[in-house]
Amino acid sequence: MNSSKPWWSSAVFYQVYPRSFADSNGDGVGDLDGLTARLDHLERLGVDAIWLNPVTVSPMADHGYDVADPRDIDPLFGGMAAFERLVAAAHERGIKITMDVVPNHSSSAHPWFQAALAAGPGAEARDRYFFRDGRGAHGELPPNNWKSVFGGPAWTRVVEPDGNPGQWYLHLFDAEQPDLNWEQPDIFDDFEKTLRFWLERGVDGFRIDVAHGMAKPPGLPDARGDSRVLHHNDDDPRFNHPSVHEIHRGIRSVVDDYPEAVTVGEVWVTDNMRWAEYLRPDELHLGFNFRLAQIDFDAAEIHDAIENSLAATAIENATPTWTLSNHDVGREVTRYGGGEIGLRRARAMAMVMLALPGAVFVYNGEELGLPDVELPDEVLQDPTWERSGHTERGRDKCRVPIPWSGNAPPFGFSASPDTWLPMPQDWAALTVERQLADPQSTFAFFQHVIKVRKERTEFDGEEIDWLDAPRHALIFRRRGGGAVCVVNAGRRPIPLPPGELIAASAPLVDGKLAPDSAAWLA
Ligand code: TEU
Repeated sequence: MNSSKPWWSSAVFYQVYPRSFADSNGDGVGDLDGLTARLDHLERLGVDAIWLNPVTVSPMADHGYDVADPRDIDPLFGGMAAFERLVAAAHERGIKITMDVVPNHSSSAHPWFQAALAAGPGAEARDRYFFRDGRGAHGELPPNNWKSVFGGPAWTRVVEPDGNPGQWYLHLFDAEQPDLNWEQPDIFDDFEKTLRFWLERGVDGFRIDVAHGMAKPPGLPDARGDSRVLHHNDDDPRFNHPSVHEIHRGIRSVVDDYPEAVTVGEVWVTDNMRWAEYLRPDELHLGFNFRLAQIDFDAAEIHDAIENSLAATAIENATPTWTLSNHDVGREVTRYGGGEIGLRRARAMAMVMLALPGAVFVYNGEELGLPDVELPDEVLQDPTWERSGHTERGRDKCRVPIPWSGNAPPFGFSASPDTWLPMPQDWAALTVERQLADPQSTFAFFQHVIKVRKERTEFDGEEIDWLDAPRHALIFRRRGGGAVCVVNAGRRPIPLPPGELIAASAPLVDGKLAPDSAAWLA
């Protein structure tokens, strides 16, 4: 491996959803000491870095994406001392820590928002957010037609200090997440303080939430066309306003004081040219590209998603990123059809992802082959469920706690049987304990392929070449090192190209690559 390249350029990041990873104090919710106690698992898996979903002070309306104090750790997760223990313990094992930061909005419990409410219409304190008078004869209609990403209007009307209904404020997400007005200079100044605060405490980088948000078009014009819950496209005025790039340049100039630190932005922008603008040399280091997380197990779709991601990053000569799932989009085992087949395909796709040049993100539980869980209505917590009028079940299905050990819920996740989301009985077969004892397990598989990718020079080089492949199959080769990845998305076994077999997601059948599986050759 080329040592002049930054550590993150081919890193395997492991995304920890802290509520669901491991609970140390028996309240049914995961916490940082729980994670620290389980770092063995990550060391064994061989990951380079953790991406920690939000752990700062929050009323948890959106499980931490509603931040009331960006420079302290929520007591639910163990407070600042637990965070310091985690950073020290992870670094001792050579694992980096990156954390989520949420610049687009604050919690409605943030002192700024509380001050804005108390100050009343026209007060300067309201300028940190988007307070507007309503439309209609009595201001009874929202200021524009924007929808919340979680469903319902993006505006909520407040009761003014005089007790009467008054202005409306903008929230692209939950009503507890008012959007910040980045035209106010103290928003950046405070964000800079937050970045430096964590960098000084040893954090190795940030995942920037809604990196394509923050900047709003002047006058907040109506959106044309309707928007679906949890989706948006490129002509949506709520996102991707060009002045966002000035904010990213500001962020980068701060982070550049810490040359090892990395920023990875959540950039839901489809057009490659516009997406790549975020990866200019003075903006983000990395940007999530979600194409692999949105497709079926289909050779043509996989090919196009990979080509598209490589083309998008090539525009700015940036590093590609790969991800099959996260806490928003649902788990790939289920997306690929669920059950035995879904799991086979998920393992195959893990090999595709890990064979590609760039940084890889593994979502906690992916290494165990966990599927989404069908949860009953009464346990759903994602604000999407309520805000969509019970038409969208939301993201809880992919946030169920990790099964560690034993034969029944809570599977060693917590001392309490009352976990924040219920765990399915049939996860007994998927616990870490069981998988560690089984050399054929999905965990053992991930451990092997991560190790091979890291250790073998065949995985060097930044480009890939597509080789001729049978129908419904794909074959690509790393241009530098020469590793070959074959994936069979068809119905029949296919012959393997010549070379030394270094890994396979499923046993070969008479020397051939079985359907729904992948292999690496050197
Ligand atoms: O998600 C932002 C976002 O735009 C997503 O909701 C996206 O529209 C959707 O996932 C597409 O399928 C981030 C966080 O990842 C999410 O968990 C938070 O709820 C949200 O920001 C608000 O902070």
